[in-house]
Amino acid sequence: FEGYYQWFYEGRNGWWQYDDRTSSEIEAAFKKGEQQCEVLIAGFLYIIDFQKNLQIRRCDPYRKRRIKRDLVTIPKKGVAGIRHV
Ligand code: V3L
Repeated sequence: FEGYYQWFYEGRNGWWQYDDRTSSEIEAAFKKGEQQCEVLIAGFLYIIDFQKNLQIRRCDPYRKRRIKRDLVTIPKKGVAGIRHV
């Protein structure tokens, strides 16, 4: 079942789930066995590096976050910066 796994990026003391569109793009590249892919998030291009498990802002590579593919049910802060209520 495709929805069972989701992609997460790291925030302060916790993980955020990617928005569904971005998560689908990342999942498609991951399933193809690509080493990395690029996604557009809030007007910025980010590289998703599957070997280092990092999200890196393309024009400012110091902006890095850890990422992971994990069960949709893990504890998380929310989705794409929208906190759970
Ligand atoms: N999806 C949505 N917003 C993102 C993403 C993404 N994959 N990556 C970065 N941003 P940077 P706490 C995050 C936002 O990496 O309190 C969270 O979603 C990022 O938002 O330096 O630390 C929260 O909204 C940040 O605002 O390029 O857990 C917020 O941080 C901005 O892009 C605070 O979360 C710069 O990130």
